[in-house]
Amino acid sequence: MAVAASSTCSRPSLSRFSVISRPSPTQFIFFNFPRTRAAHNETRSARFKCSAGQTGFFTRLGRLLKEKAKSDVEKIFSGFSKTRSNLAVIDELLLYWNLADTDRVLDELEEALLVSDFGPKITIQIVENLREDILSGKLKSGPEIKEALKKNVLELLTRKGSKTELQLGFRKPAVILIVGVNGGGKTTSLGKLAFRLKNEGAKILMAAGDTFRAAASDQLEIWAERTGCEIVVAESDKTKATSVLSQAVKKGKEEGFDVVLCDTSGRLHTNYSLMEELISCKRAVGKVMPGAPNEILQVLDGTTGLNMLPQAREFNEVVGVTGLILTKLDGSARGGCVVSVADELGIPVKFVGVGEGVEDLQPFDAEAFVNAIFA
Ligand SMILES: Nc1nc2c(ncn2[C@@H]2O[C@H](COP(=O)(O)OP(=O)(O)OP(=O)(O)O)[C@@H](O)[C@H]2O)c(=O)[nH]1
Ligand SMILES: [Mg+2]
Repeated sequence: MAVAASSTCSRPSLSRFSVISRPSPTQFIFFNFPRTRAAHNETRSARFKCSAGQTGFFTRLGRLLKEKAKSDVEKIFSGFSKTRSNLAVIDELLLYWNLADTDRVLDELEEALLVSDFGPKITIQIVENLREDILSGKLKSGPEIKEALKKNVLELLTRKGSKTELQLGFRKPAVILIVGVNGGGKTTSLGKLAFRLKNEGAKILMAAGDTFRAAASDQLEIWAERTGCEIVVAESDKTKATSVLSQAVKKGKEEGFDVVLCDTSGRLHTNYSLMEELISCKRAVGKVMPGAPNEILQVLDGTTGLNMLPQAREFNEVVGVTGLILTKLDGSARGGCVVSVADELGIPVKFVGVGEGVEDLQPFDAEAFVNAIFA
């Protein structure tokens, strides 16, 4: 075991880090990374000081993240620039709108919504609502139609009433499992989430539960270093994801961590055995910490548009997804898929990824989103 530890530590990317717990006999290696920029917010942690088991900490943490979404409008605004420019045609259409033009304008509006991936069902619903209100004389001007359009979209995003704040339970540590198909942005989102939570004063432990690829653990270690978090990684190729995750939750429990963020391997929702393995991962953390995982966040790649719907349905059926993270919306003109996903699945979108940087994960706020895409 000691040999394994030293060989692991001699990897160039890890040589700077100190091993705080030898792998033997547990088969795991914990790294305590030197403080990085993310650690400078330690002073803020006073706001959240609480002993294990004290309620209120996680509720406040979830709420605080949500409030940040409202205040960070600029970031959301720039993140959705492509979708906004796609929808800008609506402003031009409505600028010179008059009643005689209604059919043509609504046809073009329909096209703009479809191109932005609102999906046929939602698009037709929105357009028909507007048509009815225009013909009944309720909407009499371009600005009124625009406002009604925004209201319709907001209603679609919120009508299923699911909570978009993180639900982290009452006991430390809260456990968040990140799941999804390959390459969607799971590891990156986990890193960004760690950064956000840490900045709010939470003590974060990462678990490198993607044991299929050696490089996956290295990737998460870089995020741990970047955000100043500790991490649990598998010692060898043979170590199973379930063991890494349960060991991490055990460590989280024993050492007073607030949140354990668990990475998992990418898997196709159609692959039965890999989906079974995900069930085992969920069960493994639940054995160590009753009620865990508190959140199962599925990462969906925003550039795949409506193809993400069957993926999300399948993952939800197998493990019960509690929230969605929609990534890569910065590079996509298809931001409307957020609305389709929220409406079709009834699973709340909790975060959106709007870039590759550490600060590019935004807690999702429906109102800020609507203002960003229909500016
Ligand atoms: N532009 C942009 N790129 C992103 C975003 N999120 C992730 N990426 C990029 O997408 C690529 C894949 O991200 P990963 O985090 O490795 O994805 P993953 O789901 O962990 O992949 P596997 O572990 O292989 O299944 C990386 O190049 C990320 O930088 C985002 O919100 N915007
Ligand atoms: Mg990954």
